[in-house]
Amino acid sequence: MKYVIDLCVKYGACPAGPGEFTKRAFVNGKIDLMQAESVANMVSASSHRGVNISLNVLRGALSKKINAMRDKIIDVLSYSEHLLDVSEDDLISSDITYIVDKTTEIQENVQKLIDNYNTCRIMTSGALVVLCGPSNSGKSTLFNSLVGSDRAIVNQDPGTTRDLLEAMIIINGIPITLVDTAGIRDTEDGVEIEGIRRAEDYIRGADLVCLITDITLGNKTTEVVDNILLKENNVIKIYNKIDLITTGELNKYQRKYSRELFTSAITGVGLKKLKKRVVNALNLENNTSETFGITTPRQYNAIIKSSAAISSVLKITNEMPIQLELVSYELQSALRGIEDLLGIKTADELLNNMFNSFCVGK
Ligand SMILES: Nc1nc2c(ncn2[C@@H]2O[C@H](COP(=O)(O)OP(=O)(O)OP(=O)(O)O)[C@@H](O)[C@H]2O)c(=O)[nH]1
Ligand SMILES: [Mg+2]
Repeated sequence: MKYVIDLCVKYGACPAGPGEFTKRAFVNGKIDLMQAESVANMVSASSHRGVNISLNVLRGALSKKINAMRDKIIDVLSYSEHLLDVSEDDLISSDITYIVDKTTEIQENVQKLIDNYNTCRIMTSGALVVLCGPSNSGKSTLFNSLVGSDRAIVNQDPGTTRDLLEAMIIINGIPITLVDTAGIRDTEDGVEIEGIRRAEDYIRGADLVCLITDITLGNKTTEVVDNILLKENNVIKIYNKIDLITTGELNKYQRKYSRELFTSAITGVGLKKLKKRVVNALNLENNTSETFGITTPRQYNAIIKSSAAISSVLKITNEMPIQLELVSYELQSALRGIEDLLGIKTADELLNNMFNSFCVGK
């Protein structure tokens, strides 16, 4: 087989690169950039709903919506440009009302896409849930219990986990990338310090942080752990190793910290509640209706750009006399955001980066 391929290459054939077929379909105008991205999303989707969302995007449901939005923006932009030729004295209030009404409609549609971004992103790529906390509190044991296998090394000595460990789990149909991290403590060990730095990086980017402490050590945490809590992360506090204290002591803790969770990673007590709390904290419990939407940070940034420009249009139309040049300028900016989304006039460098993340054969 290799001989045949080498021979073809020798006579001028070009081997397909990553994402070659999707890229060609995009470059030849058969699909737009969101549809191209949905191919990669579908391959890597980690839930049934994620596959459905990607499939709907590939079939063009999102493109139809975005193209309709684009047409509306072009319509208002043309109207605004036309009004620029009308003398100020001849402007009538219904002219401005038309711009305001149409822009408000566009803003509502854009806002819906922004509101559904998290759901669609998590359903296709998974939520990042990071287990963190002081050394030896039982993070790796909890990680293993949630994953259902002994993936992480567990040891009675603190400082066991030094690097990040990831596993994909599904809770209530929600795909979750669960991450075990190095325990946080003051240490001189270079490898451990790097592990803690990486843990902090992940904590910053997490959709949800589970802060695990050892209940037998009371409510003492290190300064670094307290700093994590100060950041505006979505945090679930977990007191672990409850099998090591008496029922009386546990009741006291539960009364005092009624909003926190109490687990034994070893016996499995409290894990069911933990899973329920994770689903609650991700805010996806009742969100079962979304069948398509924007799913990637690139798409999100493009729509945010449009949204900001559309909000500016509405602000400008609130002030008299209305500055139509500014209205047109902001509408053009909103249009550029939408066109970025569709991949119209996208820089070659960005396209190459994007398709390089595909696998060969797609
Ligand atoms: N009794 C009891 N022991 C536990 C529980 N969870 C963990 N342990 C024990 O606590 C010790 C530390 O557990 P690990 O899971 O390695 O703790 P860790 O937080 O990952 O530790 P580092 O990676 O060093 O930060 C081990 O001896 C575990 O068996 C628990 O719920 N109950
Ligand atoms: Mg560990």
